[in-house]
Amino acid sequence: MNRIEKIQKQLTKNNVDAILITKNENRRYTTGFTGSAGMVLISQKGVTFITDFRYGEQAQAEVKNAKIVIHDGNIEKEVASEIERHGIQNLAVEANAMTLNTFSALKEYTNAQLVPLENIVEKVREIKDQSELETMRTAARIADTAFDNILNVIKPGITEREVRNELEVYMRKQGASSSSFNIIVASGQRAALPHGVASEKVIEHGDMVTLDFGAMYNGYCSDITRTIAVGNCSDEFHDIYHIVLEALKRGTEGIRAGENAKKIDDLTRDYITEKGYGDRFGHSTGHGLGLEVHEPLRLSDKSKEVLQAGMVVTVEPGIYIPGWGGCRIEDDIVVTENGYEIITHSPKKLLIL
Ligand SMILES: [Mn+2]
Repeated sequence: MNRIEKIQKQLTKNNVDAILITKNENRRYTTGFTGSAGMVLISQKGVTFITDFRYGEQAQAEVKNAKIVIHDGNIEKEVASEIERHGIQNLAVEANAMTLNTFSALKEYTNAQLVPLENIVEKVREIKDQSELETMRTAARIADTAFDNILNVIKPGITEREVRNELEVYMRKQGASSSSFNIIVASGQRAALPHGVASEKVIEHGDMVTLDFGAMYNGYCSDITRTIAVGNCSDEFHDIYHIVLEALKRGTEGIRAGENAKKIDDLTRDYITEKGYGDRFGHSTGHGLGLEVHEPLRLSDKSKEVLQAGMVVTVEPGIYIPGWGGCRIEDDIVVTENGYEIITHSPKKLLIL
Protein backbone atom coordinates (compact mmCIF):
# COMPACT_ATOMS: atom_id res chain seq x y z
CA MET A 1 0.00 0.00 0.00
CA ASN A 2 1.32 3.45 -0.83
CA ARG A 3 0.94 6.49 1.45
CA ILE A 4 -2.30 7.66 -0.14
CA GLU A 5 -3.86 4.19 0.05
CA LYS A 6 -2.95 3.97 3.74
CA ILE A 7 -4.60 7.35 4.36
CA GLN A 8 -7.69 6.31 2.40
CA LYS A 9 -7.95 3.25 4.63
CA GLN A 10 -7.85 5.55 7.67
CA LEU A 11 -10.67 7.63 6.13
CA THR A 12 -12.88 4.56 5.89
CA LYS A 13 -12.00 3.62 9.46
CA ASN A 14 -13.00 7.09 10.67
CA ASN A 15 -16.23 7.24 8.62
CA VAL A 16 -15.28 10.28 6.57
CA ASP A 17 -15.31 10.71 2.79
CA ALA A 18 -12.13 12.77 2.60
CA ILE A 19 -9.48 14.69 4.51
CA LEU A 20 -8.26 18.25 3.96
CA ILE A 21 -4.58 18.56 4.81
CA THR A 22 -3.33 21.94 6.01
CA LYS A 23 -0.25 20.92 8.01
CA ASN A 24 3.09 21.59 6.29
CA GLU A 25 4.70 18.22 7.03
CA ASN A 26 1.59 16.31 5.97
CA ARG A 27 1.33 18.31 2.75
CA ARG A 28 4.91 17.39 1.94
CA TYR A 29 4.42 13.75 2.92
CA THR A 30 1.34 13.24 0.75
CA THR A 31 2.41 15.18 -2.36
CA GLY A 32 6.17 15.78 -2.25
CA PHE A 33 5.51 19.54 -2.39
CA THR A 34 8.22 21.39 -0.44
CA GLY A 35 6.68 24.89 -0.62
CA SER A 36 4.96 26.56 2.29
CA ALA A 37 1.39 27.15 1.10
CA GLY A 38 -1.40 24.98 -0.21
CA MET A 39 -3.94 22.38 0.87
CA VAL A 40 -4.34 18.74 -0.10
CA LEU A 41 -7.74 17.12 -0.50
CA ILE A 42 -7.63 13.33 -0.37
CA SER A 43 -10.81 11.35 -1.06
CA GLN A 44 -11.32 7.73 -2.09
CA LYS A 45 -11.31 8.98 -5.70
CA GLY A 46 -7.98 10.73 -5.67
CA VAL A 47 -5.78 13.59 -4.59
CA THR A 48 -6.17 17.29 -5.37
CA PHE A 49 -3.50 19.85 -4.51
CA ILE A 50 -4.70 23.44 -4.25
CA THR A 51 -2.13 26.23 -4.12
CA ASP A 52 -1.66 29.78 -5.42
CA PHE A 53 0.13 31.21 -8.47
CA ARG A 54 3.44 31.74 -6.61
CA TYR A 55 3.82 27.97 -6.43
CA GLY A 56 2.41 26.92 -9.80
CA GLU A 57 5.73 26.03 -11.38
CA GLN A 58 7.10 24.35 -8.24
CA ALA A 59 3.93 22.28 -7.89
CA GLN A 60 4.18 21.09 -11.52
CA ALA A 61 7.76 19.98 -10.87
CA GLU A 62 7.24 18.34 -7.48
CA VAL A 63 3.70 17.00 -7.29
CA LYS A 64 3.25 13.86 -9.36
CA ASN A 65 0.33 12.11 -7.68
CA ALA A 66 -2.33 14.82 -7.56
CA LYS A 67 -4.44 17.03 -9.73
CA ILE A 68 -3.03 20.56 -9.28
CA VAL A 69 -5.48 23.43 -8.91
CA ILE A 70 -4.22 27.03 -8.79
CA HIS A 71 -6.64 29.31 -6.97
CA ASP A 72 -6.81 33.03 -7.31
CA GLY A 73 -8.32 34.82 -4.38
CA ASN A 74 -9.76 32.69 -1.66
CA ILE A 75 -8.34 29.18 -1.15
CA GLU A 76 -11.29 28.05 1.00
CA LYS A 77 -13.67 28.91 -1.85
CA GLU A 78 -11.62 26.81 -4.25
CA VAL A 79 -11.47 23.95 -1.75
CA ALA A 80 -15.26 24.17 -1.36
CA SER A 81 -15.80 23.76 -5.09
CA GLU A 82 -13.50 20.70 -5.09
CA ILE A 83 -15.48 19.30 -2.16
CA GLU A 84 -18.63 19.70 -4.22
CA ARG A 85 -17.05 18.26 -7.39
CA HIS A 86 -16.05 15.14 -5.42
CA GLY A 87 -19.46 14.81 -3.74
CA ILE A 88 -17.86 14.88 -0.29
CA GLN A 89 -20.29 14.99 2.63
CA ASN A 90 -18.06 14.34 5.65
CA LEU A 91 -14.67 16.00 5.54
CA ALA A 92 -11.94 15.39 8.10
CA VAL A 93 -9.90 18.48 8.97
CA GLU A 94 -6.70 18.53 10.99
CA ALA A 95 -7.68 19.67 14.48
CA ASN A 96 -4.04 20.15 15.46
CA ALA A 97 -3.15 22.24 12.42
CA MET A 98 -6.13 24.07 10.88
CA THR A 99 -6.61 27.62 12.12
CA LEU A 100 -10.00 28.81 13.34
CA ASN A 101 -9.96 31.36 10.51
CA THR A 102 -9.65 28.66 7.87
CA PHE A 103 -12.25 26.54 9.64
CA SER A 104 -14.81 29.39 9.70
CA ALA A 105 -14.09 30.41 6.11
CA LEU A 106 -14.48 26.85 4.89
CA LYS A 107 -17.72 26.46 6.82
CA GLU A 108 -19.05 29.52 5.06
CA TYR A 109 -18.47 28.10 1.57
CA THR A 110 -19.33 24.42 1.95
CA ASN A 111 -22.27 22.38 3.17
CA ALA A 112 -20.07 19.37 3.85
CA GLN A 113 -19.77 18.44 7.50
CA LEU A 114 -16.32 19.33 8.86
CA VAL A 115 -15.02 16.67 11.24
CA PRO A 116 -12.01 17.75 13.36
CA LEU A 117 -9.68 14.75 13.69
CA GLU A 118 -6.09 14.32 14.81
CA ASN A 119 -3.12 12.29 13.68
CA ILE A 120 -4.63 10.61 10.60
CA VAL A 121 -1.57 11.29 8.43
CA GLU A 122 0.79 11.27 11.42
CA LYS A 123 -0.26 7.68 12.12
CA VAL A 124 0.72 6.65 8.60
CA ARG A 125 3.97 8.63 8.90
CA GLU A 126 5.03 6.61 11.95
CA ILE A 127 6.45 3.80 9.82
CA LYS A 128 9.24 5.06 7.60
CA ASP A 129 10.09 3.51 4.22
CA GLN A 130 13.65 2.78 3.06
CA SER A 131 14.17 6.13 1.39
CA GLU A 132 12.96 8.01 4.47
CA LEU A 133 15.32 5.97 6.65
CA GLU A 134 18.22 6.75 4.32
CA THR A 135 17.43 10.46 4.57
CA MET A 136 17.23 10.21 8.37
CA ARG A 137 20.59 8.43 8.54
CA THR A 138 22.06 11.37 6.64
CA ALA A 139 20.38 13.88 8.99
CA ALA A 140 21.88 11.94 11.91
CA ARG A 141 25.32 11.83 10.27
CA ILE A 142 25.30 15.62 9.83
CA ALA A 143 24.58 16.04 13.56
CA ASP A 144 27.39 13.59 14.37
CA THR A 145 29.94 15.54 12.31
CA ALA A 146 28.79 18.78 13.97
CA PHE A 147 29.34 17.20 17.40
CA ASP A 148 32.79 16.03 16.38
CA ASN A 149 33.60 19.56 15.21
CA ILE A 150 32.23 21.32 18.29
CA LEU A 151 34.58 19.37 20.56
CA ASN A 152 37.40 21.48 19.05
CA VAL A 153 35.46 24.69 19.68
CA ILE A 154 34.22 24.39 23.27
CA LYS A 155 36.66 25.84 25.79
CA PRO A 156 36.45 28.03 28.87
CA GLY A 157 35.56 31.60 27.85
CA ILE A 158 33.24 30.80 24.93
CA THR A 159 29.53 31.60 25.35
CA GLU A 160 26.70 29.12 24.89
CA ARG A 161 25.41 31.18 21.96
CA GLU A 162 28.80 31.04 20.20
CA VAL A 163 28.67 27.25 20.56
CA ARG A 164 25.13 27.25 19.15
CA ASN A 165 26.16 29.41 16.21
CA GLU A 166 29.05 27.10 15.34
CA LEU A 167 26.78 24.02 15.50
CA GLU A 168 24.21 25.73 13.29
CA VAL A 169 26.66 26.96 10.64
CA TYR A 170 28.55 23.68 10.59
CA MET A 171 25.39 21.62 10.02
CA ARG A 172 24.32 23.91 7.17
CA LYS A 173 27.77 23.58 5.56
CA GLN A 174 27.31 19.81 5.71
CA GLY A 175 24.05 20.04 3.74
CA ALA A 176 21.41 20.70 6.41
CA SER A 177 18.73 23.19 5.42
CA SER A 178 18.62 24.35 9.06
CA SER A 179 18.65 23.11 12.61
CA SER A 180 15.73 20.81 13.30
CA PHE A 181 14.86 22.91 16.40
CA ASN A 182 16.20 25.73 18.56
CA ILE A 183 19.60 24.42 19.74
CA ILE A 184 20.05 23.72 23.45
CA VAL A 185 23.41 24.56 25.00
CA ALA A 186 23.10 24.44 28.79
CA SER A 187 26.28 24.73 30.84
CA GLY A 188 27.08 24.58 34.54
CA GLN A 189 23.97 24.95 36.70
CA ARG A 190 21.96 25.67 33.55
CA ALA A 191 22.36 21.98 32.65
CA ALA A 192 19.52 21.44 35.14
CA LEU A 193 17.18 23.00 32.55
CA PRO A 194 16.04 20.19 30.23
CA HIS A 195 15.25 22.78 27.53
CA GLY A 196 17.85 25.46 28.30
CA VAL A 197 18.33 27.12 24.91
CA ALA A 198 21.74 28.71 24.41
CA SER A 199 22.20 31.89 26.46
CA GLU A 200 24.90 34.54 26.83
CA LYS A 201 26.41 32.53 29.69
CA VAL A 202 30.16 32.00 29.40
CA ILE A 203 31.28 28.38 29.67
CA GLU A 204 33.72 27.98 32.57
CA HIS A 205 36.35 25.50 33.69
CA GLY A 206 34.57 22.73 35.58
CA ASP A 207 31.20 23.16 33.80
CA MET A 208 29.19 20.29 32.45
CA VAL A 209 27.64 21.22 29.08
CA THR A 210 24.51 19.65 27.62
CA LEU A 211 24.24 19.99 23.83
CA ASP A 212 20.88 19.02 22.30
CA PHE A 213 20.58 19.72 18.60
CA GLY A 214 19.77 18.19 15.25
CA ALA A 215 19.88 18.72 11.51
CA MET A 216 16.99 19.22 9.13
CA TYR A 217 17.91 17.42 5.93
CA ASN A 218 15.55 17.03 2.96
CA GLY A 219 12.69 17.69 5.35
CA TYR A 220 13.71 15.10 7.95
CA CYS A 221 15.05 15.72 11.45
CA SER A 222 17.78 14.31 13.60
CA ASP A 223 17.85 14.98 17.36
CA ILE A 224 20.91 14.17 19.45
CA THR A 225 22.05 15.05 22.97
CA ARG A 226 25.44 14.70 24.56
CA THR A 227 26.67 16.09 27.88
CA ILE A 228 30.39 16.74 28.27
CA ALA A 229 32.67 18.09 30.99
CA VAL A 230 34.97 21.06 30.50
CA GLY A 231 38.35 21.17 32.25
CA ASN A 232 37.61 18.68 34.99
CA CYS A 233 34.79 16.48 36.11
CA SER A 234 33.42 16.15 39.64
CA ASP A 235 32.83 12.71 41.15
CA GLU A 236 29.10 13.44 41.27
CA PHE A 237 28.98 14.29 37.56
CA HIS A 238 30.99 11.17 36.78
CA ASP A 239 28.48 9.02 38.72
CA ILE A 240 25.39 10.69 37.29
CA TYR A 241 26.79 10.48 33.76
CA HIS A 242 27.22 6.74 34.03
CA ILE A 243 23.75 6.24 35.51
CA VAL A 244 22.22 8.10 32.55
CA LEU A 245 24.41 6.19 30.10
CA GLU A 246 23.40 2.83 31.58
CA ALA A 247 19.71 3.89 31.47
CA LEU A 248 20.11 4.77 27.78
CA LYS A 249 21.73 1.40 27.13
CA ARG A 250 18.96 -0.49 28.92
CA GLY A 251 16.21 1.43 27.10
CA THR A 252 17.89 0.97 23.72
CA GLU A 253 18.41 -2.76 24.21
CA GLY A 254 14.68 -3.17 24.93
CA ILE A 255 13.70 -1.87 21.50
CA ARG A 256 12.30 -4.28 18.93
CA ALA A 257 9.13 -4.66 16.87
CA GLY A 258 6.28 -5.95 19.03
CA GLU A 259 7.51 -4.40 22.29
CA ASN A 260 5.31 -1.92 24.14
CA ALA A 261 6.55 1.67 23.91
CA LYS A 262 5.90 1.95 27.66
CA LYS A 263 8.39 -0.86 28.33
CA ILE A 264 11.26 1.28 27.03
CA ASP A 265 10.29 4.02 29.46
CA ASP A 266 10.15 1.47 32.28
CA LEU A 267 13.64 0.23 31.43
CA THR A 268 15.28 3.65 31.68
CA ARG A 269 13.13 4.97 34.53
CA ASP A 270 13.38 1.89 36.77
CA TYR A 271 17.17 2.01 36.60
CA ILE A 272 17.37 5.74 37.36
CA THR A 273 14.87 5.26 40.20
CA GLU A 274 16.87 2.33 41.57
CA LYS A 275 19.91 4.64 41.68
CA GLY A 276 17.93 7.22 43.67
CA TYR A 277 17.26 9.84 40.99
CA GLY A 278 13.74 8.86 39.88
CA ASP A 279 12.29 12.23 40.90
CA ARG A 280 15.02 14.01 38.90
CA PHE A 281 13.97 12.44 35.59
CA GLY A 282 10.83 14.46 34.92
CA HIS A 283 10.18 13.82 31.23
CA SER A 284 9.35 10.85 29.07
CA THR A 285 12.09 8.60 27.72
CA GLY A 286 11.64 9.41 24.06
CA HIS A 287 9.48 10.38 21.13
CA GLY A 288 8.85 9.65 17.47
CA LEU A 289 11.10 11.41 14.97
CA GLY A 290 10.72 12.12 11.26
CA LEU A 291 9.46 15.11 9.30
CA GLU A 292 8.82 16.65 12.72
CA VAL A 293 11.28 16.61 15.58
CA HIS A 294 8.50 15.51 17.95
CA GLU A 295 6.06 13.08 16.37
CA PRO A 296 3.06 11.75 18.33
CA LEU A 297 4.58 8.40 19.34
CA ARG A 298 5.84 8.62 22.93
CA LEU A 299 8.05 6.31 24.94
CA SER A 300 6.38 7.16 28.24
CA ASP A 301 4.56 5.55 31.13
CA LYS A 302 1.27 6.58 29.53
CA SER A 303 2.06 5.21 26.07
CA LYS A 304 -0.31 2.55 24.71
CA GLU A 305 1.51 2.01 21.44
CA VAL A 306 3.37 -1.06 20.28
CA LEU A 307 6.67 -0.55 18.48
CA GLN A 308 6.74 -1.57 14.83
CA ALA A 309 9.59 -2.04 12.37
CA GLY A 310 10.35 1.22 10.56
CA MET A 311 9.46 3.50 13.44
CA VAL A 312 12.17 5.97 14.43
CA VAL A 313 12.36 7.04 18.06
CA THR A 314 14.67 8.90 20.38
CA VAL A 315 15.82 7.45 23.69
CA GLU A 316 16.93 10.27 25.96
CA PRO A 317 17.04 9.69 29.70
CA GLY A 318 18.29 12.52 31.88
CA ILE A 319 18.87 13.60 35.47
CA TYR A 320 18.39 17.25 36.45
CA ILE A 321 19.30 18.76 39.82
CA PRO A 322 18.37 22.42 40.35
CA GLY A 323 21.31 24.47 41.64
CA TRP A 324 23.78 21.80 40.55
CA GLY A 325 23.29 20.88 36.89
CA GLY A 326 22.27 17.87 34.90
CA CYS A 327 22.98 15.29 32.26
CA ARG A 328 21.08 13.90 29.27
CA ILE A 329 22.24 11.53 26.54
CA GLU A 330 20.08 10.93 23.46
CA ASP A 331 20.29 8.71 20.41
CA ASP A 332 18.04 8.31 17.37
CA ILE A 333 17.01 4.71 16.86
CA VAL A 334 15.23 2.76 14.12
CA VAL A 335 12.98 -0.07 15.32
CA THR A 336 13.70 -3.28 13.39
CA GLU A 337 11.99 -6.69 13.32
CA ASN A 338 14.55 -8.21 15.68
CA GLY A 339 15.88 -5.20 17.51
CA TYR A 340 17.15 -1.75 16.73
CA GLU A 341 19.56 0.30 14.67
CA ILE A 342 21.18 3.31 16.33
CA ILE A 343 21.66 5.98 13.64
CA THR A 344 23.45 8.62 15.76
CA HIS A 345 27.05 7.51 16.19
CA SER A 346 28.67 10.25 18.30
CA PRO A 347 30.79 8.87 21.16
CA LYS A 348 29.03 8.22 24.44
CA LYS A 349 32.01 7.70 26.68
CA LEU A 350 32.45 10.56 29.17
CA LEU A 351 34.41 13.32 27.43
CA ILE A 352 36.41 15.83 29.44
CA LEU A 353 37.60 18.65 27.18
MN1 LIG B 1 14.59 14.61 21.63
